[in-house]
Amino acid sequence: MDTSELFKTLGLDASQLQGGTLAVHSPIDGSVLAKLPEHTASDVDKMVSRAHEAFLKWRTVPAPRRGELVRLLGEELRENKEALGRLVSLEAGKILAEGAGEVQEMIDICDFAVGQSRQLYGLTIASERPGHRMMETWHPLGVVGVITAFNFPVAVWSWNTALALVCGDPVVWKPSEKSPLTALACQALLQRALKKFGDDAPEGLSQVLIGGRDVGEALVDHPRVALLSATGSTRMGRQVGPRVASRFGRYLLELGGNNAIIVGPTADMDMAARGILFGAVGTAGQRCTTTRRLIVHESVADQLVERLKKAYQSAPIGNPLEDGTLVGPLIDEDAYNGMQTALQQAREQGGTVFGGERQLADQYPDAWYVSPAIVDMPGQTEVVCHETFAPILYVMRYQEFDEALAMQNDVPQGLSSAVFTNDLREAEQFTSAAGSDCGIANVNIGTSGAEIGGAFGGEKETGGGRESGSDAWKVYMRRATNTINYSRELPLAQGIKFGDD
Ligand code: UN1
Repeated sequence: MDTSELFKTLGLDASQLQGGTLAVHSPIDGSVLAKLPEHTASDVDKMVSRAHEAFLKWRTVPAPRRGELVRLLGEELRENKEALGRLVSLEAGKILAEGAGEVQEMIDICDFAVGQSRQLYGLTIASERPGHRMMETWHPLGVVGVITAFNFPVAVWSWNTALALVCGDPVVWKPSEKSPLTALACQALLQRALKKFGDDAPEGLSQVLIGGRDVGEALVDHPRVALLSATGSTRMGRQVGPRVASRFGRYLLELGGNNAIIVGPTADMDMAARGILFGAVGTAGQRCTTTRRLIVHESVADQLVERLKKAYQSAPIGNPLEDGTLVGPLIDEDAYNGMQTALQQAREQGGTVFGGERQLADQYPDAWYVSPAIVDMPGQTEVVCHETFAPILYVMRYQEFDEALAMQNDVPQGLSSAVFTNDLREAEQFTSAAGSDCGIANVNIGTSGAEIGGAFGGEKETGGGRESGSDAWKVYMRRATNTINYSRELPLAQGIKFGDD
């Protein structure tokens, strides 16, 4: 399928993809895929106002009926899994299997959200007063602003949107400037679902905001955006969080990770090696859950590192659309420069670098392919404590498990973590209150590739937000506590007597 056919399949109108100011490049070869017109900050106000109007109607549509819209979206995604996955590859540079995997994640969250639409449960609470009943009710919250990053250009939107829609909230989405085409494709698929749904869905339930920082800021600051859900760097989150908080809005932040795998002396080395390879090299190291640190027991370290080096050397690097490729390109030149700077700092801090060089520069002079890097470090130095969005795996050795655990926790980020061990004590300690301090703590599974059924997100500089499964839906709703007096008296709580009774 050529690009224009792909655009057509996904409902992208070719005439609207040219003549604008935002050039969209494919990281595969640097070619320009489209030039999109950009919104301005004043458009943001119009869009949010429209979304608010939509909210006033959508909140009264019964939740299971709202779920029907998400079911229809899931159907569109099933039908277009391959095409949308391919566009993800073209625009974000993922290999096809990972592009399709990302769309599968969207389908999964739609299924989850459809079920959730019949389970927006509140509690009943025992009242201390006779003839009284207490309960809590979950109501739609309002307009949800969603800001997403290039690396999961469609799944993160779907985590938010599938839940927001069943919870009764419209969405205004600002995708990364690096991946607006996939956003327009998602919007087109949702429009198809809306057409099938019928006319109880108001206009403006879902809108896409194309542009850079200025429109993002206008969205963040808009008083009618009840929840701002942002995925991206810690630097971005540090600005977004306080700005939303200053207007008493709600925010959900999913920011940087610095995810470690601990490998103990009893670990199954085959499984560990495979888990590390997928975690560190998959998506060319550009997942927020990418394995960036390997903390390995000294008795198995040399053997494991040798094995990883071999696997790294035989992992095919190249065009992600081609069969067999495992490592696609970095998103752009900035990402490449960031990687080289980090490797240089690692050398200065005593590290020994294996790999990390530019690849395929002759064939793709305007694209940024690299061999993934393994860096043997003398300890957890400063560079190791930073998230560099590239395939760099820092290796540190340990003697005692407590030391490994302390090292795992001793970074500012707290997204994902894993231990490979067959020692029950280590596994239990890792997942205990005194274990990993991350939002995700796995045993004998790598750090990336979480299922949608769990709450996704992490602590510390990762921002504290949780999206996707479990009870993450609650952040898209407001909770009302209701006390109903069905007696003929008016007793006050806490036994207070007030006035003449
Ligand atoms: C991200 O990189 O922002 O757990 C999300 C994973 C994926 C999601 C990653 N399910 O790796």
